[in-house]
Amino acid sequence: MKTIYLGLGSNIGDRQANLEAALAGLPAIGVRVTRASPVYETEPVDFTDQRWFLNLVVEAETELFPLQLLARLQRIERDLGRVRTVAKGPRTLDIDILLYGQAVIQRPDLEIPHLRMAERRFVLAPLADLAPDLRHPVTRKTVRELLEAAPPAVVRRR
Ligand code: GSY
Repeated sequence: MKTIYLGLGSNIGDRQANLEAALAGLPAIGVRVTRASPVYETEPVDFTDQRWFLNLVVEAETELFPLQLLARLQRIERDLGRVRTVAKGPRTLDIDILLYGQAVIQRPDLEIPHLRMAERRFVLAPLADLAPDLRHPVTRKTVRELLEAAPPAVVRRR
């Protein structure tokens, strides 16, 4: 059994309902949510000319291997009608694997820890609500330290 952290985001349609539908779909794919962060409304990063996101992070347990987990999360994204016309642009639902225990995986189709988690306030703020003392498996910095050093971006609890 592995403890994992997933980042969820939505900025199309009923954002809150999209997140709730995603959370409701996790048990059926073999992901048992143990804790969920508050929901944050967050300024878009990378591609800024789009609606603000709702983001949250969940802590969960799973017996799935990382690639199995990825495939099943992508199925939830597809089932929720994910539309993505612009790279880094709007999406109905995004589920990122942030951490999978202390594993470090570097493949073209999957990078764990998530490549950009250490610089994204929309990930680090909700993750810090759950696990401020958790260490990034590569840099060994805590989530709290990463959040303090992250570039500015507006994230506010709803
Ligand atoms: O990788 C997640 C998708 N995404 C987001 C997001 O979820 N929230 C915010 N605030 N900005 C984002 N830019 C991208 S890409």
